[in-house]
Amino acid sequence: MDLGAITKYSALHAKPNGLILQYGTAGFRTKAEHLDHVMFRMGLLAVLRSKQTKSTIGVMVTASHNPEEDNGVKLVDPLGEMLAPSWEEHATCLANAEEQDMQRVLIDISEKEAVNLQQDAFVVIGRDTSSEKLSQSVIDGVTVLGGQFHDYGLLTTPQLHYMVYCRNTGGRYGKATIEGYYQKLSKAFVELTKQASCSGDEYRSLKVDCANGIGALKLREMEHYFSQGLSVQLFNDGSKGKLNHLCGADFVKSHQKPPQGMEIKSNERCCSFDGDADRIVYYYHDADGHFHLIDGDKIATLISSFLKELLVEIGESLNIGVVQTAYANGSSTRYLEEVMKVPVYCTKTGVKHLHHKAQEFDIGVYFEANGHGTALFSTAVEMKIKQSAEQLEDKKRKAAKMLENIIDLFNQAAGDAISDMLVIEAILALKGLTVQQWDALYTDLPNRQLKVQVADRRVISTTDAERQAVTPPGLQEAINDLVKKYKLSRAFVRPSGTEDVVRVYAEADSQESADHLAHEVSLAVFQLAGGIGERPQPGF
Ligand code: 16G
Ligand code: MG
Repeated sequence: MDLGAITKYSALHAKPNGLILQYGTAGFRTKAEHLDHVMFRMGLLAVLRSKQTKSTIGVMVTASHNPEEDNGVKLVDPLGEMLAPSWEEHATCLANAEEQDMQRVLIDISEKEAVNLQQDAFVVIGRDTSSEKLSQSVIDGVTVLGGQFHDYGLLTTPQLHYMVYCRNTGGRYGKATIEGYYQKLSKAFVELTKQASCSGDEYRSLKVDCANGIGALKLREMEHYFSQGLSVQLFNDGSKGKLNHLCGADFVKSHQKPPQGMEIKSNERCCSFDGDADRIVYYYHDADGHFHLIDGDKIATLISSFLKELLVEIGESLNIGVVQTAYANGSSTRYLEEVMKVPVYCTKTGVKHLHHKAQEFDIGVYFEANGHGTALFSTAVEMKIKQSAEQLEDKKRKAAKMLENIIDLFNQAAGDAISDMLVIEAILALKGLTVQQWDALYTDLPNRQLKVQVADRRVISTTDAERQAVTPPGLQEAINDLVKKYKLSRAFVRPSGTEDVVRVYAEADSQESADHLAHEVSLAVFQLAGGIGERPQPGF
């Protein structure tokens, strides 16, 4: 380590005095103007992680679903996964070190993690449309520690995960280029849709709200690779509006209304990505002009039902599991368990927790209600299916072939709006399902989400995958009493991993009840967990 050079370059990416940031659920996120030093330091950390794992590490610069003024950075581990938890702690330490302590922190991390500093390091870098300057700071950090790098420039977050995964599996998963990604996914998609008997125009066109983000650019580049199977009409493509402003998956999901800038005719199938294209939700207007949201839960249901049907057809009894979080609508969980007979598991919020759990199954489908998710297939399953596709007869062989293409179509390194969109479009075409029929699988329980400001959100701790509050004392009992007042009701609270607030979720048999319950739970949080500012008011 050339400590002199590190000190010199670090001074060019100086940390604002007193600024403390946390590596949150999905990396650092704050106002872009406060992130230059964090980017530089994450470049340094990526080099250490690469030396330790002897693998390529990814660094993604992205504002994700957040407002344009924000930005963020996250590290991608060797198999395309989120950074390991012990390294998240190192990331926080390094980001918060004062200039004079930087060298010591770097040496500490290297020693604790037994990093061989002589080992070569390779880092790949991607960024969404939100900032070029910040990714240059990452490169400065990588270079000053002697790491090699490849800058992919503009990529969606899941594309960077894909690149990392490809590079660390010797090309077996795919080619680590943007064309490699387009070709792998499009080939699988076109082959799948060729088998669809319903090939009317209805199944062939889709309106996509790109949140004024990177998804627009990448989908436009990719479009001609899959145009045989699907034509997409892009909205909020970044030519006018602001990133994630009044549009995108997060807006549509949390406001339960369509994005601005998209004209929707009745029963037209539409979807929204978030700013870095790792979330997707679908929606449509019915003949009466009512808006219907099809969120991550319903996406997981469509996908897992289809996979289960294919397995039954092939005659394979593989274990398939669906992973959700506490935010999953109660109706989705009930439908999966009772109608589909698929086991459902609940983890803490954040993709890394779901991804980890999903790896325990032959086939693990995971989705957060907000539209983050994918399906994972164990290597053994992949081999088995490939064999079946060669050996089985007729109908069984057809199902095995389909499954083989579906495996290729999922981005197994990360939840990916583009990949999920193609999977969904293929399944709808193959099953001949309209968007309304898909929506009608089950009816969501009315629900409400609220935020409460408290002095210190860490006073709330939870257990049972965030479904029960352990502290402060009395809070869970208060929630239990409130929940009892309503039918089909459920409520929980958790400290946000990305914002300084406590989140409240409630569902019940009617919107009115869900709204009341959410409000009452907010008041309980305010009273028992040190609320600040104005008391929560009823009404939304
Ligand atoms: C991050 C997570 C997302 C989670 C959200 C929760 C990733 C890639 N993203 O956006 O999965 O739903 O945080 O935010 O893990 P909250 O803790 O503020 O509710
Ligand atoms: Mg995102």
